[in-house]
Amino acid sequence: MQEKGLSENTIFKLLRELHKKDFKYDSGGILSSMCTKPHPIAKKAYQMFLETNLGDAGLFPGTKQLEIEAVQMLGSLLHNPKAAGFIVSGGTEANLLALRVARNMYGVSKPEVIVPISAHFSFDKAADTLRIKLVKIELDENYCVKIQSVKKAITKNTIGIVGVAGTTEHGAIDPISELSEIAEANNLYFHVDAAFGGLTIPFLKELGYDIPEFDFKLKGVDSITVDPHKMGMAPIPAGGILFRDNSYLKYLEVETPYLSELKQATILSTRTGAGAAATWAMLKHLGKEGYKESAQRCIELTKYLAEEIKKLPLELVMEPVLNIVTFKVKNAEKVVSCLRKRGWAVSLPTYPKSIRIVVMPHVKKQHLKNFLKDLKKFIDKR
Ligand code: 0PR
Repeated sequence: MQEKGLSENTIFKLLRELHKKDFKYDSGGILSSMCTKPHPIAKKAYQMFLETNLGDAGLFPGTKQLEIEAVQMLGSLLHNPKAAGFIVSGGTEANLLALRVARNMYGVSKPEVIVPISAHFSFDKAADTLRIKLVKIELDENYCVKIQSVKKAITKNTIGIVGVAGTTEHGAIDPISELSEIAEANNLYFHVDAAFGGLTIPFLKELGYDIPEFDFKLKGVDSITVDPHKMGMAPIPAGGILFRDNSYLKYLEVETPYLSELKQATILSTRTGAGAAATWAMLKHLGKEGYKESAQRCIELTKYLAEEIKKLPLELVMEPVLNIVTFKVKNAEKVVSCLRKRGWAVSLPTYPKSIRIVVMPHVKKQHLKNFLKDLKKFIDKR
């Protein structure tokens, strides 16, 4: 650190230089991310609550109320106005909290949780942290977990099951209602990771898309991850963890005797209230109508992209269910690196080897047209 501080001008000149190196959502080049350009109103709300700390909520009762209301709104959307939970740092913390409840609720000495192999790597982190064994189940031809294999995997050490509503690599939706029944029949904890799908599926259903139930409507569902900083258009960090009711929270709480509130349930202690404020602002401002519009735009562009990719001709890994397109390409690594040099960031799923595009709200049709032109060049040259 230097002795004498730099001027504001110099600081921002230096900041701009490095900021220039980053990909920008507006360029349309970010086709690999589940995050998007935050909505201007979310940004404004975020800024307004920058100095708040939900880790000492007694000092910020207004912000705490925003968090409670944001959780209630998400809960109502997912058919449970009584849901209790938090706006946390992201899907990783949300999934960790869900498994922490399951482990503490069951008190089994060698706990096992059944997850599809498509589950996000945050479950590996959670399992390692909590000393839970993950039992990973293979997928069917639609990239959904194999129900029969889930049943067979249950042992006396099993405490819970995880289903994914919108898998990271394919946007597939596991058969949540079957998993819910299995969990109920075997008295197991059931967590649904809808980090990506939770703010899209309800709106696609309202628009008439035929997607089975995936939320608290199903009696076996104990908790749901739903991330405002993905399809919710809130800035990072804004993850969501919802439990069926507040009786679950006692499995998380530790005492914080000298703070303004005497118990804490989240992993982070000092934690921003800005994510909760931005989430609240988005849910209130966009309303169902706004989110429906955004979901429809994304899914229509996804279908356009999928059809154009088939015309190239390239083979889709699966017909898109949510706003993710995955397709097979020979020499995928080489194609991805050529695309990157042209300003396109796409990801490389391994199961099966393919290229993945996430069509988030910042992606426009013209971006996709330009992308397809470049893609065609590179697959011709391969
Ligand atoms: N659950 C699911 C289904 C996810 O897809 C993700 C992240 C998580 C949980 C974890 O959420 P957090 O990352 O908020 O903790 N899925 C994206 C992924 O790994 C996250 C992401 C976002 C990656 C933006 C890249 C990126 O540029 O692909």
